[in-house]
Amino acid sequence: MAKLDILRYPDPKLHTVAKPVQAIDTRIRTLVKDMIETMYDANGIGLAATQVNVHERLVVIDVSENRDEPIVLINPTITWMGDERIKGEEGCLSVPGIYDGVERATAIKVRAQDADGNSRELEAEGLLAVCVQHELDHLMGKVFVEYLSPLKRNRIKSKLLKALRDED
Ligand code: GNR
Ligand code: NI
Repeated sequence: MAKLDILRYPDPKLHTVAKPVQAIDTRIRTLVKDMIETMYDANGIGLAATQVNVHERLVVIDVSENRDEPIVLINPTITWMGDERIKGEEGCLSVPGIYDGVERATAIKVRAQDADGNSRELEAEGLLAVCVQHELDHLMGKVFVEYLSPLKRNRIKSKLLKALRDED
């Protein structure tokens, strides 16, 4: 097992649009394992392949209390979105230390393959629904700070660039 490096905003690679996973082979199954390990190690509730610089439609999620119910979504698509919206505080492993409000649908349905290649539809609400939308945004090259005002986004950009400079 291997822990993967997570890209950090404003790395332009975070804006790459992911392509479909073509075959769920050994490479993809190893990637799934490594992404789950990386997500747990970073105490995140989700991780998109984009964040580990792999630009294929694959995300892992675990919103369970005991961190023992990983969900693998390969080639996910939202098939239904309810009309209700809720604004909640979001964070992102690629935007460390920054939290701000984002409006999301409260309930969605997602069709995706699992690590065995079986296609299924997942009904999500609450934190799971928020997390799925956040992860699918990553696959489209979108980071949550892009929902904030340009002023806030530029402040976040400067802060994170300075933090990077201060590291080395
Ligand atoms: O760990 C995470 N927490 C979180 C909290 C509120 C809304 C979304 C998230 S996802 C984030 C992990 C991450 O960056 N996934 O891409
Ligand atoms: Ni994120």
